[in-house]
Amino acid sequence: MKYGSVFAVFTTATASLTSLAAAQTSDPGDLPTGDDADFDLEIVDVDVELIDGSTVPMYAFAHAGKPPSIPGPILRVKQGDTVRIDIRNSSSRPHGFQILGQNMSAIVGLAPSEGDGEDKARVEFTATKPGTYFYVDGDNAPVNRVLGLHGALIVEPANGYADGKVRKKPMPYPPGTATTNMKSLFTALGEATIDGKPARFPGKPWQAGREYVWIFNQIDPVMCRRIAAGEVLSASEFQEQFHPRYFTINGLCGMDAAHDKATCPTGHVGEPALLRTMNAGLATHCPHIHGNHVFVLTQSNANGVPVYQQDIYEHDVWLMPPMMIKDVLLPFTTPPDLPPAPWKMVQEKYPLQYPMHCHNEISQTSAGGSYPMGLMTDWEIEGPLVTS
Ligand SMILES: [Cu+2]
Repeated sequence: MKYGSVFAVFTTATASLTSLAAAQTSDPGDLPTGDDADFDLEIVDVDVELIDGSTVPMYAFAHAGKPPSIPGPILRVKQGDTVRIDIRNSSSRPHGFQILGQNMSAIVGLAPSEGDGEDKARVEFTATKPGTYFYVDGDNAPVNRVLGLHGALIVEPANGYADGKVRKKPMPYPPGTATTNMKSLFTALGEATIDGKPARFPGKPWQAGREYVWIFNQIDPVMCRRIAAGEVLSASEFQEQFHPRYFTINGLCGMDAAHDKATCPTGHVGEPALLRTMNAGLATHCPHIHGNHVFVLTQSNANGVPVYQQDIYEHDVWLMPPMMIKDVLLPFTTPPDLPPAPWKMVQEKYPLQYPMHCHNEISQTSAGGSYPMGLMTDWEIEGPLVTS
């Protein structure tokens, strides 16, 4: 009986969450490619249904005319593109817009739209250093950001190959400025043997587009309601009184995240994937993955610019303080606890599901105790080694 009622709540919550998260969780191919690098974004007020069926007022970005999502839609551009982003504020409050780490002037205090067409603001800049960036409403920081107005800008390299002109080893960074160790790692991916000995990463090289964006955030429903009711809080008041009850990854909690295709990395052994991990919230997170370790490739500096790492460590847990961005490589190697042939996976069959969960234990709950319905997801190995 108990289980029955728990799952009834679940189904409802999942069904209505989908409508809010639709833009964010859709296939990257559905989103503007950024070829022309023109984007039309709108800021709206939304009611977000959480995993326990409760609802909180927040803000969200949307591609104009498309469903809003928290986080906002992924903006993907190429290094050197002239990027134009038009912002319309259809929320009931003033808002701003900026991209941290890119050379552009922030929009601040954009008044709510009155429907006369005079209410848009534009930012224009040239996309620089390839990597992962935060776009946010920087007004009233960190309030508007934490209440939903954040998303990822991804800058892809114009020439993304670890092996330069040979072009057999794609890499999401330019060979001219990537570190030698980043290039060595991407060059090693897909090699069955090195110097005649079995190599570490048999299978395929990394493929452009084989990536996932993970944006972490926290929600305090009391704060959401107070601000929706018109209270104006200073940054310090907000931070001192912020008591998160929900810990999200791409706006989702627990089982909803594990079942979201854009959030759950999936592939065969030998298909390495890039994870672009970002923390929009106020809590420090410590994501941790079972089955594989990850390699930390970039780490954002205080201005939000990715710093390419020369010393590339293998991490069981990686530290994500507020506003940190780290690109990490999930190598999709054979997990060390898999029984080798000739057992041929009789005891455990593919697909193999492994969790990613945050090691900051309070973040594993929602609504003050429902475990494991917090910041966690799955990643899935669909089958044994594939080679290119
Ligand atoms: Cu664990």
